[in-house]
Amino acid sequence: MTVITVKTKAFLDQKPGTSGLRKKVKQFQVQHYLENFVQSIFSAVEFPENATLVVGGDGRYYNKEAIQTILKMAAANGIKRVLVGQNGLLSTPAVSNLIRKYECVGGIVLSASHNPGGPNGDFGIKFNAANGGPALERVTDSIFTVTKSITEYQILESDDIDLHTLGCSSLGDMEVEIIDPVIDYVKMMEDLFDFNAIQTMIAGGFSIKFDAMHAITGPYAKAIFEERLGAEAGSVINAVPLTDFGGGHPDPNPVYAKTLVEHMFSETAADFGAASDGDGDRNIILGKGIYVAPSDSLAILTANAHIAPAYKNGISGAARSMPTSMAVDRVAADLGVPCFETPTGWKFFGNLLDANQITICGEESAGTGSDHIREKDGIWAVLLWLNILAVTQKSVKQLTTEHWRKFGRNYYSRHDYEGIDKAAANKLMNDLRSKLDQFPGRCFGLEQIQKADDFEYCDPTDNSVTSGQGVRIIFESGCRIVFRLSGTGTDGATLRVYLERYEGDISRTELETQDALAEMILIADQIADLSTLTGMDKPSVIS
Ligand code: VG1
Ligand code: CO
Repeated sequence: MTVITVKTKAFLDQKPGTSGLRKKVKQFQVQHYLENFVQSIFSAVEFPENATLVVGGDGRYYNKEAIQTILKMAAANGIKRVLVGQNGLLSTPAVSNLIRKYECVGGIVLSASHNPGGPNGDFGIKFNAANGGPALERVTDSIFTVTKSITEYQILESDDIDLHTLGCSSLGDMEVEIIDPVIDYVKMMEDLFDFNAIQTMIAGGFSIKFDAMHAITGPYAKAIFEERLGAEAGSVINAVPLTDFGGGHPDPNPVYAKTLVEHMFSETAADFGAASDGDGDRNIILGKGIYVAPSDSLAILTANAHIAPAYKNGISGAARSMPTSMAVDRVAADLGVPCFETPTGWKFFGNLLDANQITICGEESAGTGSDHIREKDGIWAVLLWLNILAVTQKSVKQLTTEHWRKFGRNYYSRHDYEGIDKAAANKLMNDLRSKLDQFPGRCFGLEQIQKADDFEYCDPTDNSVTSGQGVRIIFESGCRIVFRLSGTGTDGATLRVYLERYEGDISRTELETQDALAEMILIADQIADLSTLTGMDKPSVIS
């Protein structure tokens, strides 16, 4: 087997977005496209000798082909050993755990998460560092710099590796170990939560419906909820990972997880419902007749985390991404711990977690996690909910409504305008940015703007500054509208409008969300001229 050097030409569009490089599968299949990016990782990151890497993906179309290429390139670039999930499968949280547990130098995750898959769908690649978390911006920036001037890459000439048989083999001088993707993850969950309490609750008749959306969480969910915790067979639906996710979007929101949501609002609803996304790092939570907004879920988990063994000594702090509702801020204040506000994307939580400044964090987009790893973790959130329900003997609805009664309710919704014209989206954002100075003091009905800015974050642990993270319009009443463009889409642009209103009157905490936000929805349209600039009279997804 020989290492060969292949001449290539740079592609200028390999800038990683919110979570790695995401493009159409067809783009990744263009000759040298994947190889260029992979070589840029190996060239930009200085790996020590004897380095072990983790490689795996969410099973989408092109996963296995990409893994074969990455393995041959890793061998050619002097990596000593690679742990690969069997059949190329590993959820994002499982990768994070493996990197930490086996002290690896990092990992390469093949996933475009919630984006659709299949030959005409999306593919993605992301580098995680030795702490198990998504590479920091300065690392993704240096990878991007290399992609712009790359002229050649190294690859081992060899046959494909068998990804199915567990155990070790060699690829040139590199050792490849095919590992069970689930075992280590289950072990970690057993260490964090009171499985006995959950098992007893389930044995007592508590029913679960978990929608794996034909994506990576299926095998993990079956092993944990059905085999380990005793939930009835069939509690996990859409459990087999498919390369095209059955044609759906593996995005756990009320639109794409419609079947589950309808079930949870039906006569025959289970006691607990949940769904995860393409790569297993997100979650939505439902109870009989109730959908828990992800921002509320973060607040509720933060308020009750101490019930689970892993957090019995309390939490050091909490964090949320900027557009996430401020419900968790109230909980942190009540607990007397700090609450940090970071830009969108999990990479911004890593430093805070490493410095033990926070224990729990989350995003409005249905990602929640803790210091157990450095990624958001869908099944972790489900188990923390189950642990809390098992100990408190409360229903999802009871726990949620009691939370609102104690803290008030941050009515919250995200309106997405997907696949709009890029130029129009940029114009909309630029118009808003150019008007920031004129906003304070302006009135819309009874609402007056107090402050408007383009969010900028200074990381308190390393003082790195990230700017341009979304336009915030904050009202005297505490209401808030945020406008930002998605950094994960591959079709045109996606505008996200985040709407929030706090209700402190506890007799008014059970209104319909969109009704409670009606005025903010109207104001958002007036401020940004949404319908004209997006060419849509309503958002494509409301979550
Ligand atoms: C979206 C979400 C963001 C999340 C990101 C990656 O980003 O809004 O909260 O961190 O996806 O999640 P954007 O830029 O499209 O708004 V995942 O589950 O794709 O790894
Ligand atoms: Co994801």
